[in-house]
Amino acid sequence: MASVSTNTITQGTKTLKLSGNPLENEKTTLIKQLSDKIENTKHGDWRDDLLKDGYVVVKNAISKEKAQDYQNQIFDWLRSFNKGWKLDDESTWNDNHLPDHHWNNIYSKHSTCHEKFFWDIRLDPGFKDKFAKLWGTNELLVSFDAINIAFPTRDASIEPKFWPHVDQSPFRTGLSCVQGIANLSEAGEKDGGLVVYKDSHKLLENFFKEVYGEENWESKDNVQISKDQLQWFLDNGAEKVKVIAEPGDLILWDSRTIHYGSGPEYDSNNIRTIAYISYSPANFATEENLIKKRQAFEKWHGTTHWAHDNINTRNLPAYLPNGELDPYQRTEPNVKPELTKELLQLAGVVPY
Ligand SMILES: O=C(O)CCC(=O)C(=O)O
Ligand SMILES: [Fe+2]
Repeated sequence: MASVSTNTITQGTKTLKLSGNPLENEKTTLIKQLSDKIENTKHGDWRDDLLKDGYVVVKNAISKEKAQDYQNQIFDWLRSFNKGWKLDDESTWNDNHLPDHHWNNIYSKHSTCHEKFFWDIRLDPGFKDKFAKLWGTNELLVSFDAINIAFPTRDASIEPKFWPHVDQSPFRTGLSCVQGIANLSEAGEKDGGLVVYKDSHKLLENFFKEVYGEENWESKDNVQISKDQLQWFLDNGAEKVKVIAEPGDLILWDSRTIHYGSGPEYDSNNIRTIAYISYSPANFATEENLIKKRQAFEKWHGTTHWAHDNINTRNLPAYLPNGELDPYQRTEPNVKPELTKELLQLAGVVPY
């Protein structure tokens, strides 16, 4: 059944615009002012590349050794499900031996996002400080997102995944969310990794108005881009780039940049191992979103890749490969983090 508010109509998951802007709230002006200021400043470092190209690789955000240590902790986490997964036995690199995950190799079930290793990654100054520098504040919130583990398929007939999209609704303009990948494995040409369409972030507003059509605008911060639409971006100067990165690098991108995560090619020799991390200023969040974030944290639930908004709790049940519910579904992390003040502030539980 459709429900109508003053300026939107909701049909199922679709929120259509009647008039005004359904995403506007008491923080909109503050966010726009800060992001305009950031976008109009010459920073003299990687921030300029992020703003100009729509993405950037910040080299050696943490050391290679530390990245390998985090990757090993993720492998330990895979072993903790006791499904027979073995790093040195490729015959176990399949669904029968892995916890439930999405088709794009994203692991977001089983309270993964609150495992100690994930919080250690979020709290690592090598990652956190980059976002603090970008936003100009240490008072940050962090997303409760997921990890991605992608194994080479060893089957040349399996095409790497292709799912170009942006993670920002047409109802938002300007820089609103910066997404991050804590890169813990080698991401070369053949390896799994982020693919971006450089410069597409600058074309997006015009695309939504002139090509996409205002009648199709929705408030969800995810818009899939079809092959024809992608061609429009390429014709207007966007360029496809497979992002090359090494363990320890931090990959950042503007949510307006078209992107997708490509699985490894069949003959890659690396297991893509990454954590999605995004931080934004704590004062970007409305009181309502802070309450939702706190509630999600208390239940060890994940949300989305946004830190201050889209606090939609992600608590999907885990299934076995035969379609039955996993009787060993976790409702809390296997190894819990220490609840320090810094962690609770990042989680939005304790105010700054
Ligand atoms: O896996 C990736 O590289 C991209 C995933 C993605 O699209 C996202 O986190 O928004
Ligand atoms: Fe995305």
